[in-house]
Amino acid sequence: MRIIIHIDLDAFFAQVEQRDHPELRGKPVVVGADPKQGKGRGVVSTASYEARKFGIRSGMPISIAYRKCPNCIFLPVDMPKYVENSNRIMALFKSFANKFEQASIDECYLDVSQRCTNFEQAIELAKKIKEKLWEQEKLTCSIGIGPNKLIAKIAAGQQKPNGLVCVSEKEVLDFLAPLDVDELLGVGPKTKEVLNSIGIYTIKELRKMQKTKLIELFGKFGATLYEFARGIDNSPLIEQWEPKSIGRQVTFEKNTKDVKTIFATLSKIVIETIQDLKAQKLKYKTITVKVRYEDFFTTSKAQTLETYHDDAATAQIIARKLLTSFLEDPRAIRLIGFSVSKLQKSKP
Ligand code: TTP
Ligand code: MG
Repeated sequence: MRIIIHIDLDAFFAQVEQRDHPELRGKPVVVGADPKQGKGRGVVSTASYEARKFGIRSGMPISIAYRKCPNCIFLPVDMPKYVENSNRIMALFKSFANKFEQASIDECYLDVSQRCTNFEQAIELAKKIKEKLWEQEKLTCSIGIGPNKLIAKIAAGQQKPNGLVCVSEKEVLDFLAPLDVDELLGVGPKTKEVLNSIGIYTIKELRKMQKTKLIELFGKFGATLYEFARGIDNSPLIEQWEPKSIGRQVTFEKNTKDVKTIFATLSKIVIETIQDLKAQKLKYKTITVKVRYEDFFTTSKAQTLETYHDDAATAQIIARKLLTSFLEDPRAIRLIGFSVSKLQKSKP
């Protein structure tokens, strides 16, 4: 039997800002693009829990966030600061585990099967982790404990902020039963819609579906979904965390059809992305270009190469080609994005 802990920092960027500026504690803080009195472009990175009461969420256009709460405190994204905090915090969490997986800038999994013989001991360990985090960083997190990664992650999301939820092997089925299907990893809006359209809303209802039917609907993921609905997840912790993709996106100051501006911006984000890639000693195989038009319609095109590359020249040529096809559209462009994925470590 495994005992896995999932940790997720609460409102990470906003909490770091509230810690560093004590006058912001208890106040609604939004970290993201400059709202410019409601005329700003770009999106919300995150919002403090006080700001979430106004309906502000990650990914929301900053102009809408401003409309919902003009009196919120809007702060720019200070990425180097959050990365530095994340590195220190992850090192702390890692010291409590035999196996450790960083899953994002503020999330990780700890395999504590060797230090805890039962779930009660894991709860004590989780409390200790929270205490240490507060002592060292003056930050809070939410922790989930379960027999695998799937359950630990869902548990961590149940009592945010500053929560602690433990689901032992015996409790897994009852714990999952009432939850919405989109609590399961990999169930996004499209999968949810398909399931809802056939009357499946909760995980308990999902369990009534035959495996063959799920495979028919969702291919290979259908088989995974069948197991997830039953709380089964044998996936191991991936100790060497590497990003799945690296990229940048830019929202133009004004919607534009100016080819020169669009290509110059693309070129700049390609260069920055490739610098990031090289700094992390990675190579790419797939290139994706994303476009958001003035009406917010968002689309993307990708190309996968035969071999791995780490040069900007190849990326520039392909990115330009992919972008060109979007420019035939009569709509002006609001945002462009560029990313590389299918990454692999460069040989030393
Ligand atoms: P999350 O852990 O998803 O969110 P959070 O820590 O802000 O809030 P929660 O309490 O719900 O965990 O993401 C971690 C950080 O990543 C977040 O603080 C800001 C950044 N982020 C973005 O920049 N854009 C996004 O769309 C999301 C979801 C996160
Ligand atoms: Mg978080």
